[in-house]
Amino acid sequence: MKNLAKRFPVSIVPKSLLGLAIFLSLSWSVRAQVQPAQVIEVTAKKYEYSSSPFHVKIGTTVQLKITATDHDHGFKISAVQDGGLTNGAAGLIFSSPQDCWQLKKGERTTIEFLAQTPGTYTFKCCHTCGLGHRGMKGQIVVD
Ligand SMILES: [Cu+2]
Repeated sequence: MKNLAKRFPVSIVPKSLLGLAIFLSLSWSVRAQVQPAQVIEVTAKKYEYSSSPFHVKIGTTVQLKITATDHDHGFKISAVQDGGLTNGAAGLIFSSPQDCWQLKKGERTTIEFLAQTPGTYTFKCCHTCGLGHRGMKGQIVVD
């Protein structure tokens, strides 16, 4: 027993326990952050976005992967829900906010956001694409 105590001095134990606790809490928070995003594949063509409206659950990180198939299109959305104050708190938190995402024909564009506040968020095409351009819209619904 004496030899064992020499080999594993008691003073080390609390430190390593503290280290373990730090390690566990770190790996816990990292895991919380890397919770996989919900991926929604969308195609954009004259003059609609496929499978709109999209329903997502509050608190979900969403990746919209949009491909324009027939022509260049765009994607413009307000971070504030429909009917909300334009200067109100953002309900969708974008990883890299843009006024208008350009959707190049044949390229897949990823738009990532956190769905923070329930509501309906209307988006529209912001790249003039033809006669029906103004009517090219869709909705994201955060439940
Ligand atoms: Cu358009």
